[in-house]
Amino acid sequence: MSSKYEENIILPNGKTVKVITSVVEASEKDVDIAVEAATKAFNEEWIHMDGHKRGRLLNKLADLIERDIDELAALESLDNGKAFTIAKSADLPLTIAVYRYFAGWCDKIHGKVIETEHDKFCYTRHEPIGVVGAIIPWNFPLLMQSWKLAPALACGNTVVLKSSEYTPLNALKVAALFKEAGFPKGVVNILSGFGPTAGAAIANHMKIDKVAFTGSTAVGRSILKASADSNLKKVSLELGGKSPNIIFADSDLEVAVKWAYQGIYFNHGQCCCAGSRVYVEDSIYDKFVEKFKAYSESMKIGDPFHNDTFQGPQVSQRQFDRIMSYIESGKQEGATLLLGGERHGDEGYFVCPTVFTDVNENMKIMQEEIFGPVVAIAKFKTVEEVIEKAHLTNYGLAAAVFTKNLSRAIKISNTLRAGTVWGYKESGFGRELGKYALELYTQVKTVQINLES
Ligand code: TXE
Repeated sequence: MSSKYEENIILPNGKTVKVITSVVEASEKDVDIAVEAATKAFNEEWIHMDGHKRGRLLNKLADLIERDIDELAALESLDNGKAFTIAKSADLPLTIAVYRYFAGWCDKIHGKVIETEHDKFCYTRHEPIGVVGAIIPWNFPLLMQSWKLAPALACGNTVVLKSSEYTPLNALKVAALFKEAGFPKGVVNILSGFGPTAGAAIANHMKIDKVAFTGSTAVGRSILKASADSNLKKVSLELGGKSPNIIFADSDLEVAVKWAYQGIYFNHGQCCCAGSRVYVEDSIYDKFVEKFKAYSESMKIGDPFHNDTFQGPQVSQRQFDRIMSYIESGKQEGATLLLGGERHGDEGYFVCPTVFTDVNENMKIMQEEIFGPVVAIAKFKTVEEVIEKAHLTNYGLAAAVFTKNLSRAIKISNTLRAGTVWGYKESGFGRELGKYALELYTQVKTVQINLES
């Protein structure tokens, strides 16, 4: 959209170039136009549409995404840098599943009859909220779209969605698919735009009834403030994480290493629930570290369009620089750099898988979200000690426990202050996905009728 962001694009031939295309930048005025269209569509058409018809439309959209799976996976890869094979085998099927799952809910959203006094009839309705503003990040462009759009539409809301300025392409492609699927005009409005302009306009808008946001904790705070300063719109926030992976000596080492590897390196570490702190029981610590290092060294990094690539480039110069500065701070603060710590190759924003040991909870790399392929591994002796350490961050998004002792696993899972999928503390609030997501996009109305004649 602007030259500042025309960077980090890897072509199928592996060359880094500056620009693949440009898209129109939405202004505050465009947000107004989109909100107006969404309001009109909500009042005149969408609110009157039967649930089963909304469900059919969402299923039709899922069919079209399935039809265009190769094109969407390629766009995702070009735009974000993730491996094409992973986009096709993970991001796309998950996206399709989300649309289908919520398509199924469309005609199953209903209230209750409340028993009150004998001469009253009282019932509740779970009504849509109205116009939903959605602001999404760049790490899973298609999936994040689906997490916002599918439940919002299933519940009967209309949506104004702003994609990330780093990854606008698939949002535009999916907008065309919404049109092809037959969604009425104005129900889904997709904008490409920057945060401080179009994003802030959504957050502050007087005619947007709810904002669903995924991104950094800092921007999450500003969204909440904007709600308080404008129309007190409802807000749900999916923010950062610094999730612990706790590995006990009785776990299957091979399995624990495999999942710890996926936990931190999947999507180049750009996952809100990345397992960036690994705590290993001291009796297996050395063996674990040795195996984990060997796994990390075998990772295939490079051209996202090669079939065996696991890790492509980070999304932007900004993210690359952030990650490198965290690596530098780990070194400065006295952690041992066991592996990586540098750029991979000499073009593109590739970061070598990086492993720190000899870490403690005061270090920045143990406290802050790095959002890159950088993991810190620490030792523990007792359950009490590891739970205390696991809680020593401001986040509480996810956590993992590896043990064959089921009662210990359940006890620890119940104790950990982590939402597993979405979190406590500064990781945000609101539960996306599953039936719980319906609560984010509906409001309950109570209707009471006096039966006296
Ligand atoms: O996020 P931003 P950035 C974390 C991760 C990452 C850091 C910074 O740690 O390193 O955040 O990433 C829009 N009003 N996560 O800078 O800025 C912006 O346009 C309204 C974790 O990319 O929060 C984009 O659409 N909107 C996270 C979205 O917010 C604004 C995923 C996210 O961008 C805005 C991404 C404003 N004032 C980053 N400023 C996760 N939970 O998965 C920006 N935006």
